[in-house]
Amino acid sequence: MAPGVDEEAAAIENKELPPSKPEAVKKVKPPKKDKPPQGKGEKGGAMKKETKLGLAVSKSEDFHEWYRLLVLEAELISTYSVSGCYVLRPWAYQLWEAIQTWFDGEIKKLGVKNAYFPMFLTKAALEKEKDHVEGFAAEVAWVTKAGSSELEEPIAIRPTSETIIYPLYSQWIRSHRDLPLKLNQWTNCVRWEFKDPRPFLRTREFLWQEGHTAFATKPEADREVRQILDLYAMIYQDLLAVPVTKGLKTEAEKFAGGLYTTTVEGFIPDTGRGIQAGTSHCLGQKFSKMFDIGFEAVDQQRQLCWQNSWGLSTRSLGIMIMVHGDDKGLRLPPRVAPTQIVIINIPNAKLSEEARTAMASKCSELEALLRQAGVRAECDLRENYSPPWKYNHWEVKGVPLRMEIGPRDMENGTVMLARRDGKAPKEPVKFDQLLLRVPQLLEEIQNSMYTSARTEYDSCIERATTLDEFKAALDRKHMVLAPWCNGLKQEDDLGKATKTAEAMGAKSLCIPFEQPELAEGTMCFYTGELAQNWTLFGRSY
Ligand code: 87F
Repeated sequence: MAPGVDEEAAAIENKELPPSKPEAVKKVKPPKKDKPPQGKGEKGGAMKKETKLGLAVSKSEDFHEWYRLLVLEAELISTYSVSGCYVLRPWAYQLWEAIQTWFDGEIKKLGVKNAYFPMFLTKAALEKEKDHVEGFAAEVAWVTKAGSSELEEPIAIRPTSETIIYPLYSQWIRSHRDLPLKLNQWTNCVRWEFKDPRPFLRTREFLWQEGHTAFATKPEADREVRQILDLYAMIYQDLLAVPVTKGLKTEAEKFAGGLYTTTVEGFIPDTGRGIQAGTSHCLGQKFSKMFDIGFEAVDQQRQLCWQNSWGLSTRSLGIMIMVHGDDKGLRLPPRVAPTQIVIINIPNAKLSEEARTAMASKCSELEALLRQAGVRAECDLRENYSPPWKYNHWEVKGVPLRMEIGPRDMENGTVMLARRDGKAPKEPVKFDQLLLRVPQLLEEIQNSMYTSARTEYDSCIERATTLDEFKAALDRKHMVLAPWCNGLKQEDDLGKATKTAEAMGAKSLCIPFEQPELAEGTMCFYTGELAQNWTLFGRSY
């Protein structure tokens, strides 16, 4: 380990770890029934009034502190003693499972099969393809000891698996009949980052899927690159309700080991930063040359395979949280929410024991009914928490819908439905209309979350044809779509030219596949040379 590393990690620790024991919040003994707790004693500071919902810091006031508090209070993560590593609690893991389940089904339809390769690799294997490790070497973590004895050769922990998998592809693929070979694995991955860690976005260990495929021809590989990218865009837009732009990475930003890289690019409006959300690479024949992955073609000539690799990680959850979270906490799109509707009984002190029991049974009955219909419903009938406490609890966790049942509702045969997004007033619904109305509302919420996020995303893209316009757009925390010459070195210069004392320089995010018309003779906004296309730029994560 490089000298100074521990100090750096410790500095990160101090900055990133919440004040001692954030989870003490949940351990505070709840007060007696029907008496809302007077607050949550977090930070040992002033007690928050129960009725003042939400997080201690607002999203606009201090975005990073807001995010740090949110992931803890929504019970998504717990901090951990190894810097840059976090525990994914069930609430977060279920979100990952929702992505996993959907994507796994889709890639299987494309003929992809899952497998598992070891997480360790030898130094020789890692360094086999030089372009590939270059620039990444500092992030590779090594095992050097077993017990107290030094290993003869240090063993690397996978930062990605090209060099683990491809020696096997070289053995397995013999003839055109062995192609295409399409494998995927769902694994953890280790990249020892030194920049500030941030839950989901930048962690030293993360979860992802990585797909590795081999084809006889380039057109087949090209086609799959786009199929996978489309699935990634669907994960974001259709499941997470997060808008993205699909496009091609510039030469400066592509994966150096490959031929070309396609990407889905997200954006965090509050920080004005773009974020790479998933990449699907065509590796061309670069790896097949290095690893000798070839096949006997129909004409009995030996040829090299065309390969792709593609990956999407738990970073996706961070993007979703940042885009949708608000001052009350997390907001979950119904399609991925582990609980889509929480059912809360509101007994009052005057209620007879019998009526209380009847109300609780009604809640359980409706829960069962909704579950039968495929809705992820959950009752919160805990008697040691007051209804307002529960409202707050489930709002912080982002559950899209809440059903309330009080004594009057029991008499009327109705419930009240409250939307987490507050887009409509509470709505009374008859018991027998619930199976109709709840799925409708969930669909409405899903769509409305995407539409608002898309409107905001689009409003954060400006066009620029001069450097001044470009800088002004960046200062407004926007992305910039500009005519670009595609120069490799020029992109590096642009980064320097747009760096300020307060803010990092801009990078290209992608060359969007959907291009505005580029009038003939349009000049690059930066170099004045002939522009090749419209490129999307921004400050980025
Ligand atoms: C860090 C350390 C060592 C990214 C790294 O994008 C190597 C690497 O190769 C590395 N960080 N990369 C590029 C990963 C390329 C590719 N691999 C399969 C993906 C998607 C999944």
